[in-house]
Amino acid sequence: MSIDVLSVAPLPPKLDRQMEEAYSYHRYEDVVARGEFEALIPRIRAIAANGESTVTAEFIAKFPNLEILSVFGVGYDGVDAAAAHEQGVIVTHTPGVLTDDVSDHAIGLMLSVARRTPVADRFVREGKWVDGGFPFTKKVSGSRLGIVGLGRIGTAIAKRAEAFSMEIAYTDRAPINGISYAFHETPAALAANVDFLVATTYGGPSTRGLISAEVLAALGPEGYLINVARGTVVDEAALIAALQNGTIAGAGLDVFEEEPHVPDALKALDNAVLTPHMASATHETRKAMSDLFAENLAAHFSGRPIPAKVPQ
Ligand code: 8YV
Repeated sequence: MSIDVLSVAPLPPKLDRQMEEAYSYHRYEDVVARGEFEALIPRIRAIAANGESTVTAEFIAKFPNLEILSVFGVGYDGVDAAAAHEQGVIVTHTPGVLTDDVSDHAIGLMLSVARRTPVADRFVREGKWVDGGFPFTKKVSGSRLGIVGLGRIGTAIAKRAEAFSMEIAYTDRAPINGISYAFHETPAALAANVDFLVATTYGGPSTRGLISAEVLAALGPEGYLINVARGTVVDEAALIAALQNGTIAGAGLDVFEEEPHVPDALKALDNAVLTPHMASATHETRKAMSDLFAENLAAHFSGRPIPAKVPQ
């Protein structure tokens, strides 16, 4: 008997086809549009979601035979994992395989915003070079880096930053054993002591607005913010004001509060480098994420140990 899986998020096309071959695979929007959703509910044994999906406790509770909720992404802040666990539903995700890409992208954003690469590119294309050189920018090597959330990705960014001879500091819930980087109790205290502040913490209610107006003021007019975590971690309205007023020097952002919608005020700013939540979107990493996602499900349904379960 084939296993019914409901997908509530777009997955890479190749993974989508793989899912169709392995399971009775239903896309939420399609079944709702065809009026088949209610009848399908008792058959669903797995839900496929991604890092941007919202899967509430109420939604999970609809499925009496749900066994597993598999997230394509490391961050599962949009999924009520506690409610899933309470209902005996396993939650899985894709940690580890995207660490390199996300940390590479954070370093790329840092270099881009400090050296003003997109603005310099336009400067050349628009023929402005013939009228004079490009204004000086900010040196990255040897400057101070602050990491908000020293997990897998934060640690990988720090490792890369060491090669740039950066002075590294961090904040987290508590100092981490065996880490020699300077620890600061709060994001504001960290921000006050660095040139680049990088957010790599998890999303969700507990980190909403963590990078507040106060933190941005502490970062100061020579400071830069990089966000590869979740848009919700930063108070976006405060960030726009800080970029407009020169409260901070610039920002490199891969994530936004209301993706894929980015405020026009942010788009209008030259001191912001904006990318479309693409930090993990390389061919290599999306393949590795797809494999891990597929194996999380396959392992569960064939009784093998599940490689990447979200802890209870
Ligand atoms: C993905 C992510 O963009 O892993 C995460 O938490 O946010 C990203 O890697 C996303 O999950 C894929 O849609």
